[in-house]
Amino acid sequence: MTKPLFITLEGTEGVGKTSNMEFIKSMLNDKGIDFVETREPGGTPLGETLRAMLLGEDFKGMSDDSELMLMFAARAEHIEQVIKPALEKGQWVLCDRFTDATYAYQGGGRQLNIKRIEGLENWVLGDLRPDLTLLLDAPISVGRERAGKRSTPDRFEQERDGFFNRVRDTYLSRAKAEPNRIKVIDASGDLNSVQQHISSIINKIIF
Ligand code: Z5A
Repeated sequence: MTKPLFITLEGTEGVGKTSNMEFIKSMLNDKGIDFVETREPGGTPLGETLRAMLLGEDFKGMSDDSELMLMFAARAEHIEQVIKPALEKGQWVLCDRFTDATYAYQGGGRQLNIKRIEGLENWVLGDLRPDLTLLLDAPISVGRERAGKRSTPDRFEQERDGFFNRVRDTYLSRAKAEPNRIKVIDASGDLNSVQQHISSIINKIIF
């Protein structure tokens, strides 16, 4: 049996992670691959509670360091309770956001020290890293326009364009530094063209 893969989806707000997650799930189902679908922050009862705190209005003014550590607290639980057990059982893991999001949002967006993020990453993840990361990339205005049609903005979505441009730039520089793992997908086109690109990457790398 081939090694179960850990695949993550990343990108700025509204680029289409949720929509394309459905497409990837159907590809894996068609291939008869057993997988778990999960998300960050979240994926466990504790993680989902932390997610509500991180995204909601109740702790709107939390410090940037608290935000960073809550992200990793949720991740520690997620890895122990969901990700590692699934991979050990031979199930693939399909995760909506993971540590690249911390580098992008807390490192790029909030401008926290990258060394602190690296330290937490090494502590909490150990050797675990995604096998493949699909980075959906589009200008911030495109994602905002799409997301804006949908719901009231959460604590992150209320940030300004400067924040999101730093998030996007950080994602793109990480992709440049790790081209074998992080595949950039132009998400500004229609859903069909985005899905064709995703399908060609997944078919080439995985099957
Ligand atoms: N966060 C963090 O700061 N640090 C961390 O370590 C982690 C996360 C893990 C929650 O993420 C927040 O947590 C996130 C970063 C922070 N905040 N932000 N921003 P989330 O993933 O739950 O939230 P999100 O990024 O806001 O996701 P989203 O709004 O759900 O967007 P999406 O899933 O990428 O988009 P979508 O729902 O698939 O699509 C949006 C709409 O566009 C929808 O109506 C689609 O039908 C439409 N769409 C999608 N693709 C297309 C194309 N190609 N053409 C036209 N229309 C499209």
